[in-house]
Amino acid sequence: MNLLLDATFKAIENNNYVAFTFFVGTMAMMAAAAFFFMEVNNTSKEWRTSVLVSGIITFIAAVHYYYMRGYNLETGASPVFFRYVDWLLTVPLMCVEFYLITKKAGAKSSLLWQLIFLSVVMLVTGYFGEAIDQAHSWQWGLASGLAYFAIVYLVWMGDVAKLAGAGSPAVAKAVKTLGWFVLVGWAIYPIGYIQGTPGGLFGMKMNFGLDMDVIYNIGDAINKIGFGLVVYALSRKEA
Ligand SMILES: *C/C=C(C)/C=C/C=C(C)/C=C/C1=C(C)CCCC1(C)C
Repeated sequence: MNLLLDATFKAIENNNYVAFTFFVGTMAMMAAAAFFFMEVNNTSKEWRTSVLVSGIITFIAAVHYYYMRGYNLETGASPVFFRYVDWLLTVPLMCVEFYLITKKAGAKSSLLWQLIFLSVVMLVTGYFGEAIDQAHSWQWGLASGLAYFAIVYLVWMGDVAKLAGAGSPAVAKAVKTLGWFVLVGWAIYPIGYIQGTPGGLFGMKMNFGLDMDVIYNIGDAINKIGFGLVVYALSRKEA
């Protein structure tokens, strides 16, 4: 029996937090995607697309987590490439969520493209620092951080904030909450980057005692599922 099991899969060791959080992440993303998809039909027409996008974000993450979980378990390595493929698909979709919500207060598609452009710059520069040019990881991290701050600015003080203020109280409140996700929830990622790259960030090289992938996995659970639930809650209030 043991031989059979050994031949078909590797078990997760008790102290392997990286593999464990990949496993739990896979389950959580799958459950969240199923939930959002099933709720689409119970949602009022004007919010259906927003809840659907929450489902698509968590579904894409579930597929990547399934893959990353196996990759990490088999090789013991960090699945950097698929991590960034996942982010490159899901972060722009989170920008779409902002746009769909503020659209009700008059947002134009140029705002959406601004957000998407900044998020792509943030992720591509991060990938260079993590995977392609580690010797200059802190400079790449700085470029990535600047794009990140530009997104924070747009959401807190720029067009997203202005439009949300012009919308209904529920929209204004939801955009505020999503703004906190971007400011605090997304700030988890640079911590993982500092942990996982030789140069850290801004010359900071710290050891948080947590593996980079554990930090990223916690960040993804908070940001993808939590963010989706905020949108879901809004769709109920405004129904
Ligand atoms: C679902 C995935 C999300 C919300 C991923 C977000 C990722 C970031 C906000 C990453 C940001 C980074 C920096 C601000 C600097 C260092 C490099 C990154 C890419 C880790």
